[in-house]
Amino acid sequence: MRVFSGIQPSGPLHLGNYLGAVRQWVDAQSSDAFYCVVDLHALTLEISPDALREQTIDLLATLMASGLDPEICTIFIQSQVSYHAQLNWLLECVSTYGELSRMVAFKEKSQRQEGYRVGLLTYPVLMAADILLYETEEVPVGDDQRQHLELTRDVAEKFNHRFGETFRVPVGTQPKVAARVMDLQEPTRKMSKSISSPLGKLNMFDSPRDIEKKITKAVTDTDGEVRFDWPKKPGVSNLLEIFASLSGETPAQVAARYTRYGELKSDLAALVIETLAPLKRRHDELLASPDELRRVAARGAEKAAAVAGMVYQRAAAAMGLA
Ligand code: AQP
Repeated sequence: MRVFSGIQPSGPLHLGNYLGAVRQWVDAQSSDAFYCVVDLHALTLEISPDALREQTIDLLATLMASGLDPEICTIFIQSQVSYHAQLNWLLECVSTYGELSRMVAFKEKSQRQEGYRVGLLTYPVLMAADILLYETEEVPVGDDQRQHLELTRDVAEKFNHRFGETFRVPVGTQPKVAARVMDLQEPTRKMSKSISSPLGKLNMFDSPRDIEKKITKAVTDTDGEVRFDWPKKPGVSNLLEIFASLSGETPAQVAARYTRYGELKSDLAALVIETLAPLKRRHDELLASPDELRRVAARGAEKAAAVAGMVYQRAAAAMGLA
């Protein structure tokens, strides 16, 4: 099964990125899986060149510390495979302004950026290029990416219809629990690297003290009953989903064991700390050898380019490029 997914080096990963995406990637890794640090996407945000360089290598270390093994799957950095930017242009020429301006992520993020960049509107097309270049069958992503994935499918189908069968049309996969981890302070909004407040997001490598503090201060409600009920109790349901995703239970099973929010929160904090501590240690070890990380990325880019080049040439030829 050909699998592709990507993640932006737009800051430290949070628990939503880990549970919604990265853990699925680890489960799906094989010689047919391609995972990409999408640094071109991070350019849509305000980010300094030094921060982008540093965060890109840090993210590579985070992915490997989470269990991705470059001996098993292909891990690479998007900007090191130029076909992504090239196919992006071809696909921009089959996509419409109307379909891009309907994207919820664009509507949300453009409200927060004064004089937002054109890239913020068009990055879902780049995402389509990322996916289609690898003849992808499955894209493991969090629930927030459903709309972008639909766009990818639409673009692929439109292209195939107009220029002949060129792209495989992929499907998205989401985990059964924690496909959308919510902000701890605003549990009706997803946890996000760029939008959540420091207390609202649990970073994978926060200190145990910060993890405890953030979970203790997580917004719940005043009725005091531990029950899994998203519409009425989003704060508690979010904590239950995170718990269940880490313990392998269902949220209702976790809820049945607790009568008080305080106990649920302190056990959840202990479970998060215990799960992430070994990953943090491995991350720090890997980061101590940045040259080795760069070698992994270079090898990955070579493997990725071999597949992407073929698909790009096919698309370019189909459109009539010489
Ligand atoms: N809250 C979430 N719950 C579950 N999955 C999530 N993902 C993101 N937030 C959650 C999944 O993480 C993967 C990588 O996402 P990304 O970094 O490329 O960009 P994003 O989806 O826009 O994530 P963020 O954290 O909100 O980053 P910023 O703020 O930088 O845009 C995707 O598979 C996503 O579904």
